Amino acid sequence: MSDLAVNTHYRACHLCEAICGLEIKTQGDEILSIKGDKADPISKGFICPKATAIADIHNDPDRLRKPVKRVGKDWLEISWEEAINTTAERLVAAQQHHGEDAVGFYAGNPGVHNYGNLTHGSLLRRAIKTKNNFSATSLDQLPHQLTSYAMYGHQFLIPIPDIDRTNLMVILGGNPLASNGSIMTMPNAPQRFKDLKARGGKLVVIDPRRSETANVADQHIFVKPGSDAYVLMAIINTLFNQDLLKLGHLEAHLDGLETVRESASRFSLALAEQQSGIAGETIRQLALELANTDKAVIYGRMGVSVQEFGALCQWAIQVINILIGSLDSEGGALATSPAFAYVKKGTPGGGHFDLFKSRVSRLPEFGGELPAVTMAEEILTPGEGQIKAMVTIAGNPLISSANASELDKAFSSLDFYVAFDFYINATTQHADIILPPTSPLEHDHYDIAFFRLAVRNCTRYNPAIFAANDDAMHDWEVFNAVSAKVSELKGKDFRPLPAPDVMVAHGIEHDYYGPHQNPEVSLTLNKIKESPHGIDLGPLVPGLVDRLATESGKIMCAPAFLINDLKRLFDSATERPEDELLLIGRRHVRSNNSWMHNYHRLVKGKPRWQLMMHPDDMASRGLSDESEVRIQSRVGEVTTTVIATDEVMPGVVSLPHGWGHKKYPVKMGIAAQQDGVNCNELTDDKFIDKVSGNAALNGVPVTVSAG
Ligand SMILES: Nc1nc2c(c(=O)[nH]1)N[C@H]1C(S)=C(S)[C@@H](COP(=O)(O)OP(=O)(O)OC[C@H]3O[C@@H](n4cnc5c(=O)[nH]c(N)nc54)[C@H](O)[C@@H]3O)O[C@H]1N2
Ligand SMILES: Nc1nc2c(c(=O)[nH]1)N[C@H]1C(S)=C(S)[C@@H](COP(=O)(O)OP(=O)(O)OC[C@H]3O[C@@H](n4cnc5c(=O)[nH]c(N)nc54)[C@H](O)[C@@H]3O)O[C@H]1N2
Ligand code: SF4
Ligand SMILES: [Mo]
Repeated sequence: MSDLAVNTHYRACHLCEAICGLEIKTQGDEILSIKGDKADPISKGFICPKATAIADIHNDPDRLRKPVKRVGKDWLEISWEEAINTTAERLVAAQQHHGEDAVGFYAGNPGVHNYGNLTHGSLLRRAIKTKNNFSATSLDQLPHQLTSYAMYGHQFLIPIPDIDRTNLMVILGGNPLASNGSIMTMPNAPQRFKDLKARGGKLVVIDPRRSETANVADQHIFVKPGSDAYVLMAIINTLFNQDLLKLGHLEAHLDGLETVRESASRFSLALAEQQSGIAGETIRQLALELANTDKAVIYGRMGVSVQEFGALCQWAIQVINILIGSLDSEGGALATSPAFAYVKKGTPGGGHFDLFKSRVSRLPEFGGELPAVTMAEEILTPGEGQIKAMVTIAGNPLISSANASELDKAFSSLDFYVAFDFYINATTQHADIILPPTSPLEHDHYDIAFFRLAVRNCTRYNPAIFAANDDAMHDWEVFNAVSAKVSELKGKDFRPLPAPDVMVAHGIEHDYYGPHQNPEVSLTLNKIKESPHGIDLGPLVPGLVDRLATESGKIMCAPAFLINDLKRLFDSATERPEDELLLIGRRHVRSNNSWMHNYHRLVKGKPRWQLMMHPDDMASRGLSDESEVRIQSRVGEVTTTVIATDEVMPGVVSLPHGWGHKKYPVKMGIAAQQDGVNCNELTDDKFIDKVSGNAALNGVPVTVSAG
């Protein structure tokens, strides 16, 4: 028995967007338990099975604690000084020899969950200055940001479903029971859906798979992958032609509604039925219910963003919420009021679109980033502006981005590659140098991103639980150090940024609830620190009109580039081959993108990586349950195990992403033993949402045969 004191810490889980409050007990260096924090204002004690894996991340012997460099197939630990100096020298050398754009950046998803990445990441990008910036945004929520930018004037003025007060929620392409909610921070999705039903409300799920969320819904409607935009346009058309509009307080603030009406008029219920497989009458009923229910909201996530018409889907969803009086209304979809980075007119970082194009495929930038699907060709295609050196920050694009084999080739060809990461995974195994940050529990935490997207306004700060080793560095410290060295080599002035908590303290003090703007609440970071469970700041409140950041001051209902894209949608309506199979993704509550397969307690039990296929589709191909099958797409092929299930509709196959580590020389002992393939060897870098450049990782045409 240790005689060290047992300490209790309160801490947000940073693993997914639900940001649940945790109660973590420690004794000395040991983590004794991780439970839900019942006093947390937003999660109220809820956690999922991944929370306890935070201990596994912290203790994982495979997690790098020191910088390493690759020497042939071996990895050698090196000093921070050598790692930082070499990184800066090689990046600057690439630019000196080949021009500014010779360095590329890819920023992955966990960076958004680690506030030091958000406060300091841009320092290095500014010191390097290249057009070749990529991130997981364009494998994911780019259509949401683009739509908010175009309609409301700011990419982060994103209306969030008011799940706790709505009476009808229609979800397209989202599975909160597995994902725990996305662009809708809503810990404890199961309870929130139960509460919706208990107050007489209704949940409708539109999904090509009878997902975990569809299973608890009042109504599940199968939809052919990639066809949602026809359905949404038909709903808009119905709302107009049946005189169902309820514009409410927004009426005087809408621009372009007539254009929307005209453009929608050719999207009939019959066309939607033909393309989506959903009966026209079902779509009409849905439109009526949306219009006639007091407090209704429609919401769409991954399945409708990351597909061929992602931007049109997200735009149409906004339009429907406007037409049924749900936007900016209680029980509908509302902008959030976070304590840090409240968005209103004048808030920086609102975005810009198509200021320049990618070199090879001429795809548009958004907010200074180019689509991730262009990364491989920008590395592999010779000529001025070719990427010769890469920086990845908390990302694993070889497993997460489209056309993995091409990316593998691309990353093998680089002159220099540095990864900010603490694992040697499929992507970082190509690195020359890896700069590992401290473990999540060794740094403090404030959620900059997800309070902005939460279904309730809250705030919470967590100090570090363990002290970092003397020779360890936080992500933000590494950004400061590498940026300083890069600037020195370029002969430019450089001022390091203070620690993230100093920046957040300053931000909160001058923001929405701070003493300057709101003397009554007078919120400061010090006050927040006095409430270790966090502070509830109340439900979402209407007030969008005063926050609109568009030039006109109005809601732009008909952005020209989206209206023009309706032609592409209309022209794409063709008869599809009868035996066509479309590949979609799948998430599981025990997994998280590509990086949490190295923890025994999350990977044990039934395998979860198989291909799901409808029994009829298997019969017509002579395939038997649990047999090996070969899946082929335009760009690649994989062999894996198929399982028969009517969970997926005929014509649809589902394979989760994030697997397939063993194919690469990773140094992740448990992940390397897992079966399962990299489904992004099948997804296609040319199969995209052409208007936004977002990847279309759902709805990819494939063939399946005996393997
Ligand atoms: N087919 C298909 N592909 C998909 C998806 C899909 O649904 N289907 N989903 C897409 C989506 S939504 C996303 S967001 C992307 C995710 O794509 P990525 O962000 O590229 O991949 P992740 O698996 O999240 O990789 C995270 C990396 O960050 C590292 N990491 C974790 N925490 C930290 C930290 O604090 N600091 C640093 N420096 N590193 C850290 C991990 O070790 C890991 O290497 O995948 C996309 N890919
Ligand atoms: N456990 C777990 N949680 C996670 C993650 C994880 O990997 N694991 N990842 C996190 C990240 S980065 C994100 S972005 C979020 C994503 O959060 P969600 O979007 O809620 O998650 P998904 O499970 O990908 O849900 C997408 C749904 O769309 C459906 N779908 C596919 N194609 C189509 C289509 O064409 N039309 C329609 N209508 N539906 C379609 C799929 O069947 C699936 O049910 O989850 C986050 N949370
Ligand atoms: S749902 Fe699970 S992974 Fe997501 S924040 Fe909560 S405990 Fe963490
Ligand atoms: Mo994501």
